[in-house]
Amino acid sequence: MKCTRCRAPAQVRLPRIKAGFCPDCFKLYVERQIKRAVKQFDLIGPEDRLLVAVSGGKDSLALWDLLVKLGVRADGLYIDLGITGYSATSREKAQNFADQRGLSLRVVDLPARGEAVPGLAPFGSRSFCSTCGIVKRHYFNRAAAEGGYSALATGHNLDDEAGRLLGNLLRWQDGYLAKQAPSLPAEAPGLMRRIKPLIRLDEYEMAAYCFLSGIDYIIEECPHARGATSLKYKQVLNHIESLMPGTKWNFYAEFQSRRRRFTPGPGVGPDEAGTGAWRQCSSCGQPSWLEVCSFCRLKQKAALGTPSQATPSPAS
Ligand code: Q46
Ligand code: ZN
Repeated sequence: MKCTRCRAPAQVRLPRIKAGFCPDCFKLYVERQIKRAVKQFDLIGPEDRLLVAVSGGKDSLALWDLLVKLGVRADGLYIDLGITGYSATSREKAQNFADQRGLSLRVVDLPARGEAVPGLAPFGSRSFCSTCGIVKRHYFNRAAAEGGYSALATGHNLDDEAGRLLGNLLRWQDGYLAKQAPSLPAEAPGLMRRIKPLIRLDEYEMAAYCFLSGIDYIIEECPHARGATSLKYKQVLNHIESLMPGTKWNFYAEFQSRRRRFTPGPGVGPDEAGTGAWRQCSSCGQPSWLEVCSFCRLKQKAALGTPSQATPSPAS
C-alpha cells in the first residue's frame, strides 16, 4: 500500500478513514486531527495555559508532545498513586519524557504525603478505582488552581470515550450522558475546565504515533484496570469496528450532536450528594456539595481507622 498523501510506502493503515500513511504523513495526520478536534469542540484558545494529566502511558505523553508541538503552553502533572509494580515505572517514564524535552512536570507524591491509594482504598465506600478517582480529582483541581492554569487536558482517546458512551447508553445514565463531552466547563470556582484533545484519535493511532515519534511509555496498564467493565465495552466496539470501519467515530460524533437532549440529574456531582449548591469544603476549602468533600471524608475515615465494606477491584 502507498501513502495516501505522498505515495511513499505506507507503514500505518487506517481502514476507518480508508487511508494509509508513511511515518511523516501519519504524524501530520495526527497533528491535524488534534487541530480539528480543537476547532470542532472549541477546546483551546490563544490565552489558555494547560495542565496535562500525565500517567506515563502512551496517550497522555503523546498528548503532551502534540500540544507542545502545536505551540500550546502546557505543563504536566503526574500523581504518584503508590501502586506497587506500576507507579515507580510510570513515574520514571513521565519524568524522563519531561526531562528529555525540558518540559515542566509537577509531581504529587501520594506515598510521601501518607495518601497512597492502596492505603486509602479500604476506607472508601466504593471500589478501589473510585477511591483512586476521588484522590486524583482532588489533586487535579488543586494543582490546576494553584498553578493558575486555565484547563486540565486529559489523554482520553476515541476508544475510551466511545466505550464509556456505550456503557452509559446501555444503562441509560442520563446524568453521565449529559456530561460526556470533549470539553467540560468548570462547574464551580476552584474546579477546572477539562478538555480531551485526543477525541478524534483511537488507541492504535496513539500507539503508532508514540512508536514513530520515539516516545518511551509504560506499556503495562495499571493492575487495577484488569477486568474493568470499560474494557469489555471497548472490546465490543472493536469487534463492530472490524466489521464496519468508521463506526466508532460515527457513534461518538453523532452522540455529540444529540448530547443536549440529556440533562444532568441529581447524583452526578463530585460528592454524589443528590441536590444542593456548591459550597466550600470546611476542611480543605475545595468546592464540595457537602460540608466536607469526599477526599477529606476519606482521609478522616482513614485517620479513624474504620474500613468500609468497599468492593475490591478485580486485581486487589
Ligand atoms: S489508575 Fe486508579 Fe485507573 Fe489504576 S487504580 Fe483504577 S482508577 S485503573 S485510570
Ligand atoms: Zn476537602
